[in-house]
Amino acid sequence: MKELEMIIQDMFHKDCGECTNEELYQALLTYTKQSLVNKGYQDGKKKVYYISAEFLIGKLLSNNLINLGIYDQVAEFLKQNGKSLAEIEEIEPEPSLGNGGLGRLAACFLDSIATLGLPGEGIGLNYHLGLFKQEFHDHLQSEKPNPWIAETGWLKSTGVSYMVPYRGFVLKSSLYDIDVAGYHSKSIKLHLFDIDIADEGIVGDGISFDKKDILHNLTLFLYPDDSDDDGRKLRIYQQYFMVSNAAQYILDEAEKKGCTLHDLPDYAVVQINDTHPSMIIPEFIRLLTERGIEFEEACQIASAMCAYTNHTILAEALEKWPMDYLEDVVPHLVPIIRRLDERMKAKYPQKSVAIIDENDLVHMAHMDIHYGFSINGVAALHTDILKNSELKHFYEIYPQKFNNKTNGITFRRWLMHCNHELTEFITSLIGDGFKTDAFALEKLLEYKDDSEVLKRLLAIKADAKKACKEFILHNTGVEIDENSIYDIQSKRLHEYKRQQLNALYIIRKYLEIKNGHKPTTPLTFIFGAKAAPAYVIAKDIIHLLLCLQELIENDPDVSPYMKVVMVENYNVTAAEKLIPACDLSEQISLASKEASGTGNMKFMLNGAVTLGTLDGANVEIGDLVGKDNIYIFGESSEKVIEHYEKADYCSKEIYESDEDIRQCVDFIVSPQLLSIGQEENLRRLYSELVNKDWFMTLLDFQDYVKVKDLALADYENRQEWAKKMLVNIAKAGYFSSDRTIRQYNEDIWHL
Ligand code: 26Q
Repeated sequence: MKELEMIIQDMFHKDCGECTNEELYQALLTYTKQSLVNKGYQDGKKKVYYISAEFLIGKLLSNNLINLGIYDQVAEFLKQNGKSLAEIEEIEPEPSLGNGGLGRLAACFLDSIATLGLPGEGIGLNYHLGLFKQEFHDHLQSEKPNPWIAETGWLKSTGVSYMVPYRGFVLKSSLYDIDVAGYHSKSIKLHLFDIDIADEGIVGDGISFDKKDILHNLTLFLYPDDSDDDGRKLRIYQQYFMVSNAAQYILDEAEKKGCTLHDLPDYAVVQINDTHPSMIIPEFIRLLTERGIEFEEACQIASAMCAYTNHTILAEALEKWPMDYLEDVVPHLVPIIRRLDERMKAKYPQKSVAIIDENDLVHMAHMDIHYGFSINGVAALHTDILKNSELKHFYEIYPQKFNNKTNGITFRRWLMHCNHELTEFITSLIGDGFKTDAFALEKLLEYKDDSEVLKRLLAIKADAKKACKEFILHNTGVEIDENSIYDIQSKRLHEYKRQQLNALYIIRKYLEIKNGHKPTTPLTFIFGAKAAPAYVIAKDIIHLLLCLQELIENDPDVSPYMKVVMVENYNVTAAEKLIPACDLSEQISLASKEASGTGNMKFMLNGAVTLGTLDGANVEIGDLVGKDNIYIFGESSEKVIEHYEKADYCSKEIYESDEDIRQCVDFIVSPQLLSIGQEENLRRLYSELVNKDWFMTLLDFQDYVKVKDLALADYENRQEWAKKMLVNIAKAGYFSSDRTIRQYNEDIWHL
């Protein structure tokens, strides 16, 4: 650690032991950034550019130290000087450059691209305030800005800059890079484009700001509220800024390597992460034709470079931009998009595959499918649904373009970094081959009947639960029982993910305990979730959960046996604390709606058992671990899709015919809850469930209760439970993002 010592001396003229944590953080930052550069960068003739509006990278210090292979030495060095790396880590602000799954997936993919030694780079935007910081006041979510850019940090100014044209003005960009370390391999770069004149000073109350002031707001926030026209237009300004910079950068880089533009696909492949970067297709065509390439050839070149990943089938998330908006923001793309549309309409006149529909809306996904060479879903079931229902008409035209790439997670962050104790234990049993070959975790199966190993697994879980208890106490002020069962649902708040189903179970349990039926082992229901600022019902669900938390906390009949706690500002850092501590992982989306899920994989890897529907990657988890090691409930995706097609689901019928359900739903507007919460919010949620229930909560309620009660009963046999934990860990290898990225490379990128 000579080099680190020298840096400390250089920066602060004192020894490690005399420095503050803040100073040591600064020194470690300098040291780590230098080590990343020293590793050198992955290069090659052909590169993949992973373009994404979100990169939810989380804190980077520890992860970088792990990937650089110096974590243990650094931790030991600090310890010898009376310092703690864990405490120093706390100082780092978390860059929250993503909403959830899609953004975190992009971050895991960069880790794997670097680790596998593939030439690749991420391209996105440098949001100054990222996703909002969530606060709870009066049992309601409020949003605050979440600044993360400090004078010194991971961002490196590059001097690279482009001009991006809009209607009536041109914006100059500046490129910043963040180095991403591969595990025991070279680094790659995450490129984040910004404007020089972004102005945090224009942010008013909460996260409000003038949405029309593009010159100063363009890169301020991730996904500004798009509940109004100005918000939606700002999204187009952002997206175009991202893709125009990306396209110019890619062309520049290829030309520097000797590319003639005719052979561009030999130099670059672009993975379009959902439709947010889709305008890169017409932008490539614009730039290529500007540089003298014929329109037809430009189309072919763009098509041979671009591949599209679909992450959702929720109608409201499939981007369709009014042509008027595009005319207002990027008029120079409009004739290109119209021409792309006409070309396809001439070949395929059916309405269902039109790029521009009869309302003059541009279907971004349709443009990607017609003009990209690959389209993939993110879990086997999801890809099947795309092929057989959602994008059926496209699949009939282009069967060869469709492929599946089941998501994955990086084990460097989601095991080695967040669960040192488990990592060490696994290493002591099977060696450390699993760190680069995740399938090696299967060797753990040998220990399935080894009671010492099972005991140790339980002890490690118990330690993680203690640590999590401290975190929760600090975060919420609520003291939970470390000997209770930790039942965790942490993910974005969305009706399709059905946090409300879990809430109804909690109400049922509360009433049961009130009636004298106490659980054998106490229960702790832990939630972490942010709701989009304009998503009213999602905020009402948070309100309900916070009201239940308070009701139970203050009820001495019930609180010794169960608690509800909602973690404030759930983010990557909080996830790293919750996931290792989980006993029962709630993955309870309405079947067909969760494209994959990746939290499900993280929990499994850390020895939680899944309680879930047959949705997204839960299906593959179930196939791998076998039915004894997972708890599945609920209606199948086929049946759910049929209900939607026939429009025959009626929650009111269930509500009226099932007394048990009625009692739980009515409790939402009971005097007990109304005395804690807001009548408006609770009534609205109640009415939504009874009269609409678009995501069929009531349909699956009884089965959920039955299967969840079974899981909780099974937990009482700790030895058998520990076996389930072990099988889940052992079978998690398939969900390493290294496997996913290998498949992207073999089937799509061909690097
Ligand atoms: C679209 C239009 C207007 C405003 C916002 C959006 C928008 C923003 C974010 C649409 C979608 C997103 C994010 C989607 C997302 O995170 N999807 C998740 O992707 C994960 C990685 O593939 C999957 O595991 C999850 O199942 C999926 O929900």
